[in-house]
Amino acid sequence: MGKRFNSGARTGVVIVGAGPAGLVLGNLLLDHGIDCVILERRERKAVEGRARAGFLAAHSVRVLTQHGLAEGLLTRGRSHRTCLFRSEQGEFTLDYGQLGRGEVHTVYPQQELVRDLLAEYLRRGGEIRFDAEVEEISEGRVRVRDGADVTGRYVAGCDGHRGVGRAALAALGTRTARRDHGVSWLAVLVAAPPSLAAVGYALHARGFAGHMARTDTVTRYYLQCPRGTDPADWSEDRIWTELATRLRTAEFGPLKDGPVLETAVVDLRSDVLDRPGTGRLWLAGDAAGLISPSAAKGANLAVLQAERLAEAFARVLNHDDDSGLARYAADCLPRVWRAHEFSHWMSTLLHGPSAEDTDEAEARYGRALQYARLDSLRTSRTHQDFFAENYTGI
Ligand code: RFL
Repeated sequence: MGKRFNSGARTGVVIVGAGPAGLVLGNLLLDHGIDCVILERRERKAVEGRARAGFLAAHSVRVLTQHGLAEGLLTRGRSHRTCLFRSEQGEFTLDYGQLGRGEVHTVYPQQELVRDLLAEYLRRGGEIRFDAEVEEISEGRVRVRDGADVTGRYVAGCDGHRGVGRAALAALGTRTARRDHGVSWLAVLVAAPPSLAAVGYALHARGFAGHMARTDTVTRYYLQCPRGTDPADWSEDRIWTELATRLRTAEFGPLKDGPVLETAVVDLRSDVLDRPGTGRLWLAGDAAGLISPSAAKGANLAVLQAERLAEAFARVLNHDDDSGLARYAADCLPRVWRAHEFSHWMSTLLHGPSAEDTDEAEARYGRALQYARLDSLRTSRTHQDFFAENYTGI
């Protein structure tokens, strides 16, 4: 059962959710002198232990640095500038740090970023309530399970794509654009150092496999798997055997193995709300739009939106000017759609014909297109610049 608490005087902004979006927003609002409270349904330990993203775009690093939130990632994160592609046609590496705008990623596990953001939020005097599940949002009033209502002049739904923020906004007439990419990934976290110096993308007739560094001792792998896969069907042996096959270790050398820490199945789906808010309710992060993980954009969009939403709230709450809220949507949506366009492009590059492609000729056509795209990326500098600019940009 959740804790009981009493709401105090009306807060400036009630933030629902303590993921990257909610915590960046909370920190920035405190910077602007706006009082806020974060309501998070999980316990602190669960929030701080949730391993998800790891690749931060240069824009995210700039935002976090400007607002004094980057000490951890600047000291413990690692700069990453290359990725490699493997297929039956061999292997090639792109030094994307020297292509496009010359930007790189900073690899820093999301749970560490969340830990840093939370510590800083508390250090700045922010209020947060864990184990406080929000059941309903209406007109600035937030109903908490087993707790008193909390009211704010504004409510920020930063509660992810299955949260109540989205449901409350849908009730106000928001429309959703949606795509099911038709593939799933077994996301595997292993206690082993990275096997490659770069991010690795392997195209294989058995399905896509991916390799992403997280820290010196933890690595993330992905295996494309059929919809409805039960992670329990994947033993450690099966995971390592399949990774070895798809990452073609016989040709390119072995992987550094270690115990599997966590497996989860992620269905690749994307959606975008046509309006990220209205009136007193505004959304940021996955709540405002879910992006498939194929180009590692989700946490970066969350940081971007939290930054813009904080500015809009500051303008209206400190200067009584609500024009920033309308601009929040106008500013973010084109960037969100650019990220979705690239993510979709990546998805079609990484995955061959889907399992539903039962027509053999269709499947052959799909695979040939996939290889033509890969070949273009290998040989065309223009294509490589396009890739680098979109891969690192937000
Ligand atoms: P989050 O992180 O889901 O946080 C939402 C928070 O809201 C809480 N909550 C509630 N609290 C109170 N009441 C309720 N009713 C609530 N309902 C929910 C939840 O407990 C939670 O704490 O959303 P946010 O802040 O928008 O952040 C989004 C990112 O977490 C997400 O986009 C990324 O993790 C996506 N992603 C990646 N993004 C990147 O930028 N780079 C990557 O390398 C990357 N890799 C990934 C990923 C996502 C993955 N999965 C699991 C989908 C890799 C994976 C495997």
